[in-house]
Amino acid sequence: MGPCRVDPFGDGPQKGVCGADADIIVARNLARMIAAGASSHSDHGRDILETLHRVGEGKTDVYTISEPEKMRALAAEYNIETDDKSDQQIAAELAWEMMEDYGMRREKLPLAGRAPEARQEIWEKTGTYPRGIDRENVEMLHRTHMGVDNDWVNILLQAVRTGLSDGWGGSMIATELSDVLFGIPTPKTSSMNLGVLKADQINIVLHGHNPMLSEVIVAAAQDPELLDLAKAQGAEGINLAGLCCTGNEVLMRKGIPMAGNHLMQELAIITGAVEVMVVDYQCIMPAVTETAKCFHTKVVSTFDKAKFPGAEHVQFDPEHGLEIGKQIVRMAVENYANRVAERVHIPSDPTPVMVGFSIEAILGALGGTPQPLVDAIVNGSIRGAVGVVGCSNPKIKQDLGHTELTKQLIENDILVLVTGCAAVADGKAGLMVPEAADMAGPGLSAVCKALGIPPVLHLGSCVDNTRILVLAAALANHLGVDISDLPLAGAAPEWYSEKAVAIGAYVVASGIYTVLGMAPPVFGSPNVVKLLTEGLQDVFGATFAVEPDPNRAAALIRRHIESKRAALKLPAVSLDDIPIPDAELALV
Ligand code: XCC
Repeated sequence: MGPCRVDPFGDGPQKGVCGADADIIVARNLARMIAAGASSHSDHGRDILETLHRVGEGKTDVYTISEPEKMRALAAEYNIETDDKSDQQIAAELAWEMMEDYGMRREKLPLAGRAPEARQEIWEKTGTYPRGIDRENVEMLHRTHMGVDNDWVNILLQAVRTGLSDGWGGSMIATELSDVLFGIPTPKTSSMNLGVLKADQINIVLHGHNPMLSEVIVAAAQDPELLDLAKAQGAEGINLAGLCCTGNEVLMRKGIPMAGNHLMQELAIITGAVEVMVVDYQCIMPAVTETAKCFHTKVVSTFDKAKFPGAEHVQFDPEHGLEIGKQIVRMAVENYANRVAERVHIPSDPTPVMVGFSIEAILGALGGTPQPLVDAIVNGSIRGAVGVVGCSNPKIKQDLGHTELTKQLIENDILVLVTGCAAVADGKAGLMVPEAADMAGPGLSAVCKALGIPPVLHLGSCVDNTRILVLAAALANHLGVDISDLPLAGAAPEWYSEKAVAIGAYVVASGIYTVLGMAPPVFGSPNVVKLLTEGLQDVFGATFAVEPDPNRAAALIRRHIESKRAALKLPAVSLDDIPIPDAELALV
């Protein structure tokens, strides 16, 4: 009936043709962004879940259960009896139960039961406890159709529930089952930036988000026949490199080096050294196939749900994973002959990184209990912890949103947990090695040196933000408090993706204050802005803030952490001693 353009700040129209005002329009749009992001993560989780199901049915040529103990523990959370059952049988039963998480027969998602009681009560009271993953997303789309939910607050409550169905549902399933199938990440060293590509080898870049195919390509690249073929082509070997979150998945589990984050996908191609870029889905720019046309690089798409004009399509099928993996590696080997040596330019030496800090690995490093971390927070050597997460954004100078904020936080004894493209930014900047402890404040530095860990811990890909939820819940449960009582915060300095909006929604609704570097498109409704930045405090005990300047963002986060410390009666810095500086860095 539109286009409906309202003029919330002027004398122009205040309502659209149907009567929707700025509040409704902004709430609908934000809610739809959250649904798109939650659906992306959750559909990724579904693909992993279907693979577990195939393992349970014995219908795959390559996948097995890598972590039977973790699978049994998960099965117990779903009340599945595991005594005297084989791994295959448990995989079948667990997959079946988790498929119910996507449906409409549950009243509550079982994994949300990991949150502290007090948090779950808030979700109950506000009607935001997530039920079924698909259900919340579909209901969100229904409610934002014209003439359904015409109450902007009610729309946003369902948006919260949709976000929570991602964080404590779809994303958590993706993380947990990737660990079960491919292994729980353990600390390991690797390297990052375009320098990980090798001039004398066949380079295959693994790009996207889903580890199913990339895991088998890692196996296929070691196939003796294909290695012989590579030698016969004159190459020294087959080199794999990651990009974006698929890169994070194989980095943290297999130590595969990382070529770069989101904005480096075209740059990897223009090194002229990439034989094949394999893509699954999410964050793959349509531009990659255009860029690839200027070089010998083949882009290989692998999912029917993510096709790219100009790419060669090899449909992935978990029942024949290894065969398909080998087929793609062979394409790369055969394409080496087309490389133009004079056009190869690999710009820099790789930066070393230490990665792979799953919660299991963190607890392992602490001796099996969070108590040493709690002690360090209580005595103030670590002031608190912040998840710095999310994308690279071309509106900000490459990586600076992440690296400037991270440096300020660790200097002030705040432990930083990173995922996604934020992790790659910090890794390339040399912040993810144990020696970076020298850049941290005295308290954090001493803890890192005692444990031999970096002050910036790599927790994985973006679905692995759920590891941060699990750690926060474990700390809160250990102390008998709610997550919102802890000296924790989140930051997404360069977010662009709808997935990041969904993550922000579930992180804040889980009780963690979150500072965004980029403003979401909500300023047309001062009411929505007020709710997000103030009103949520009374309901969920946490809010959003928007601050593009990393120095100011760091001050906001430090003030938040110190006020949480004071409320817990821990030694705290006075807020008078943490002024919010003037904006200095022109990043945008
Ligand atoms: Fe995409 Fe995950 Fe964002 Fe990076 S951080 S730009 S979502 S790859 Ni997920």
